[in-house]
Amino acid sequence: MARAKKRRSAAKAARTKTKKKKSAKSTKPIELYYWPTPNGFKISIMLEECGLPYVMKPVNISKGEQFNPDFLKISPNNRMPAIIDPQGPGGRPISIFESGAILQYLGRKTGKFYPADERARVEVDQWLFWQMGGVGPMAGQVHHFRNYAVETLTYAINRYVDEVNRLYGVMNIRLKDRPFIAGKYSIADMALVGWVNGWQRQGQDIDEFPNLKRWLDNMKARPAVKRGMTLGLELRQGIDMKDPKVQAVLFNQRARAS
Ligand SMILES: N[C@@H](CCC(=O)N[C@@H](CS)C(=O)NCC(=O)O)C(=O)O
Repeated sequence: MARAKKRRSAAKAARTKTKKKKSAKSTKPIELYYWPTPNGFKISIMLEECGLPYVMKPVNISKGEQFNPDFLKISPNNRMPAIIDPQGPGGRPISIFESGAILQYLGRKTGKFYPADERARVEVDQWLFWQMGGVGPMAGQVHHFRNYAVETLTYAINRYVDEVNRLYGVMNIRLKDRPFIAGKYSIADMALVGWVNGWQRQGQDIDEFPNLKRWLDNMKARPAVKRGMTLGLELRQGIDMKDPKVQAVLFNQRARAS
């Protein structure tokens, strides 16, 4: 009798242990491969907004860590951000690169900031892709030619400053009668805020765009956006983007042998 009781309580203890193990597994944090730049902020903001547990893994792009073979396995384009979600589809790990794809994945996973309704989703998608194909690359070129290039190329500077100006104009009109770019707050706003926040470095005057200014102020007042856009800022301290060693890593890279 006493032995049976002992067995039962041993079995119960084993079950509790397995349960504990399982719940520890299910709270495994998402790994965020990250450097504090506007593309990185998109994902830190989304993780903060969703309250998802995550651990930041710095990828120091000024030192060339984006070319580490282990990183290339999850981000073959040698760019951050990327994530590994230990609890991906089917409960198995998944890795994702490209900030737009990561935002959509996290939106689907959590059901937050990415509506399931098809019409609302299309609204978000078109502005998200507009950011990915327009604001990001164009503002990136302005940063390059205005702030990092060793030569001053007036034609290139004007071309990209004007294009960013045009894009800001589009956003300003869009935000005239809605608080957020797709109506309700969404991953499309998260994709944009880090870039628009750099308006000064992009040779723009935000006062030219009052609706955009209101949107930016509202975005920056959100606690999760604040946390997302300050994550790891200290890592960037003391890095000189004009340092030839940094430029050799970041600029004029050509195809590499496999
Ligand atoms: N389309 C990519 C762009 C990512 C991107 O350009 N990341 C930059 C930093 S903002 C990077 O990792 N640069 C490293 C390099 O150029 O080697 C995305 O949105 O994820």
